[in-house]
Amino acid sequence: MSSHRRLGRSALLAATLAATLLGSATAVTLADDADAATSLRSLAAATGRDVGFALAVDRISEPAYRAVADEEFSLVVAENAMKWDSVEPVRGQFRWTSSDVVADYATTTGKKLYGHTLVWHQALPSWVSTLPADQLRAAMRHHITTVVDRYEGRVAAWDVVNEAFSDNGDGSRRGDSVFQQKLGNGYLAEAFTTARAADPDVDLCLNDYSIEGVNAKSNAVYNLVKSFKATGVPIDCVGFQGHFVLGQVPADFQANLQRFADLGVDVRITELDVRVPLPADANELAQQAADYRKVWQACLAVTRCRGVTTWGLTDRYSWIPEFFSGQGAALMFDENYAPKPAYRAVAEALGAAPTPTPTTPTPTPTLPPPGCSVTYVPNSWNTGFTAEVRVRNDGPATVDGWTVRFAFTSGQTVTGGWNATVTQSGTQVTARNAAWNGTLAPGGTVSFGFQGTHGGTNASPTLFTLNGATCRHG
Ligand code: 9MR
Repeated sequence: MSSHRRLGRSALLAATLAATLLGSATAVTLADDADAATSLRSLAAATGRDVGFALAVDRISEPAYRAVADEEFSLVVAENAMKWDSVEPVRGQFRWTSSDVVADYATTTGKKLYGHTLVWHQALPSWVSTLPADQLRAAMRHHITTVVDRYEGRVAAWDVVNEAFSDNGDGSRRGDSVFQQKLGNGYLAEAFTTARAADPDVDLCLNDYSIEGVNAKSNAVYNLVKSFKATGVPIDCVGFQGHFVLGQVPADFQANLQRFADLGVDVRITELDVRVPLPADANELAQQAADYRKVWQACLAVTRCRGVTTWGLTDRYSWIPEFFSGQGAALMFDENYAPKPAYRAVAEALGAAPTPTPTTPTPTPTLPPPGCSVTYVPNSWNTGFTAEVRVRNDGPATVDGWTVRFAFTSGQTVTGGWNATVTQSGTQVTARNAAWNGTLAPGGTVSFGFQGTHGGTNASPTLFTLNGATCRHG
C-alpha cells in the first residue's frame, strides 16, 4: 500500500448505511478509490494513536450509530455510564448495568476502554454531598476501589479526578466541589493513591478543560502534576478535554501538551468537540475541519500524546445544543451520520491522501431526498401569534428522537410551546420532542406548537429541517 491512503471505505459504508436507513437511494460518495480506502481507526493505529468516542449507552443499539462506532473508532469511553451517580446511586449499592454495556462493547469490538470518571463534583448523588468529612473520605475511597476493581484489566486509563480546578480560570481549586470543601487540597493525592492501590497497572489521569493553552489554569495543573511527580504520588497522564469554540484552538496547544509530556506523563485529548452557531454554513464547517486538523497535528507532534477522543459520535446526539443554546454541529459526523469536512481533515492529518481535485463534470454529492414534510399554520393577532407545526416522517425508518429547526424572518419571538421543547437563539428556533412523542413511525405525523410575539408582520418560516434533513412543505 502506498504511504498515502485514500479516504473513506468505512465513511462510505456509514454514509451508505445512514442514507439507506434515512431513505436515500444514493449515498454521499467520499472517495473515488474505495478499494484502497480505510477508516480513522486504521489510520490512527498506524500512527500509534487512539481515536476515541464517548458512547451514549442508549444509542448503541441503533444500527447507523453502531456501524460508525464499530468501524471508525479504536477507543471508547462512557459519556455518562461510569460516573458516580450511574454506578453508585445509593451508598454502597453498585449498579453495573450501563457501565458493563460500555465495557462489554469495548471487549466485543476489540476497542480500548477509557474510564471516566471516579471523582467529580458533578454527576454526584446527593447522599455523597451530605456526608461529614470522615465519612466522605471513606465513601470516596470505597467508590474508587470498587469501581477500579470491577474493571481491572479492562480499563486502560482512568480519569481519577475530573475538573478539580475553578471555572474562573485563575488556577485556584474548585470551590464548588464537596471533595475540595470537606477534604481540602489533599483529596487529589488521596484519590490517585487509592486508585493505584486498587489496580497497580491501570494508567491514572487528571482531566480538565480550558487547559489546552498555556494559561493560569493549565499552569496550576502543571504545578500539581509536577508536585505529584516530586513526591511520588502516582500519576500517568493528563487529559485535555478540548471543548472548543469554533476557531479557538490555542496557538500554543502543541507547546502546552509538550511541556506536560516533559514532566513524564502521557497526554491525551479526551473530549474534543468544536461547537458552531446553528445552522452551520460551509465556511464554518471548513473552519471546524481546520480546528480538528490542528488538534490532531498537535497530538501527532508530541510523542507522548496517546490519542484524541471526541465527546460523542454524531451531531444527532451531542451535549452541546442542550448546554449552549443555538450551538451544535460539533462532531465529525452530522445528524445523518454523514462524515463532515472535519472527518476528512482528521483522516488527512493521519496520513490519508488529500481528496483528489474533481475533474469535469464536478461530482456533486447526491443528497438524500427529503425524508419529511412540514405544514406550518400560524394564527396571528396584533403582535401575538400561535403556530402549529405538523411534521410527517416520509422516510422508511422510524425516527427515534426528533429535532425540528427553522428560522424566523420578521423578528418573531417564541414565548412558550406545547408538545415540544421550543427554544430560540437569534432567529433560529429549535423544537425537540417531548418525552412522549419522540418516536415517529414511517408515514407518522407529529404536531407541536408555540406561542410568540411579532412586530406587526408575521412571515412564515420557509425552511424546516428534521434531524438535520431538509423537509418538503405540505
Ligand atoms: O455529555 C455529558 C452530559 O450528557 C451529562 O449530562 C453531563 C453531566 O454528567 O456530563 C457531560 O459530559 C461532561 C464530561 O463528563 C466532563 N467534561 C464535560 C462534559 C460535557 O459537559
